[in-house]
Amino acid sequence: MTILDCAGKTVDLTRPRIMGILNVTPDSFSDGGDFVSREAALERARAMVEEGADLLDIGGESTRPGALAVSEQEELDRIIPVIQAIAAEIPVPISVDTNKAVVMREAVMAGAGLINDVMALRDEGALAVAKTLGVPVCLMHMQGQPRTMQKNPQYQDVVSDVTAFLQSRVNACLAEGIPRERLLLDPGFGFGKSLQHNLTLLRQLDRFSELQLPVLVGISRKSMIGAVLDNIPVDQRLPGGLACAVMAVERGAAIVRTHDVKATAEAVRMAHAVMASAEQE
Ligand code: 8Y7
Repeated sequence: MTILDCAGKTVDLTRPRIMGILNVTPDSFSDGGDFVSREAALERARAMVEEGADLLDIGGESTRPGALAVSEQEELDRIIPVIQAIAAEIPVPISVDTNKAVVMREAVMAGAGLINDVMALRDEGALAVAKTLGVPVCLMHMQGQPRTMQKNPQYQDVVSDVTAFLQSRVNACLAEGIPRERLLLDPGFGFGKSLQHNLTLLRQLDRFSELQLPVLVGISRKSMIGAVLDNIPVDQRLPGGLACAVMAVERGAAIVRTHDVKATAEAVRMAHAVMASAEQE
């Protein structure tokens, strides 16, 4: 039985859980700093919990392909007031989506209980800070850097290569003194992967169970859905995303990261009910 302790707020991973995405970037609904955007973020957080979110992932830097990096101060200004406001009121754990050590520290001080790092703690000082903060960490695989990662991604065997990378980051965490119980893994859909790489990773997601750590997946609204479904726009990718969420859960995913909490929570609950019915026989 796996229970994640996110700075006092817990998540029971004996059934699959939903992580709701709350972007606090100027290209989303607000920029986080002022009262109006803080209230808007709080509203959105309340709605996502009402819809079935078990965790909330708050990020202030876009990691979309081609996105530009933002400064540390800018990222802090966007997310810290939002994390403080949400942590004070909302009972579910808050995950901070960042790769910067300083932002990790300030976010956890402000009430975040999990670090979601698309760089898997490779940035300067990140391993040491994560160890000191004592909260769980999601280690995600990315090939290359956000600005250029979709140019020409190459793998020998995408699942084996991603597994080897994640294993090496787990080893780095263990060497730093971060206990295994605090780690989650993510193959990083769309991060330096072709459509074929993404489809293979999802089809063979059960192979990550060899690492014996909870697996988180984020496929919600991603371009792999658009690419399969005749380039439908982002706002029409929910059915494709639900298909992927269900397939991920069937292959052992512990947490599904999504923009569309209500529909995803229902699809995942249904899939889990079918899976769990085996235990009645
Ligand atoms: C993922 C993620 C993004 C993901 C984890 C988007 C921050 C792009 N994708 N974190 N972040 N896994 N752990 O479309 O797949 O949401 S940003």
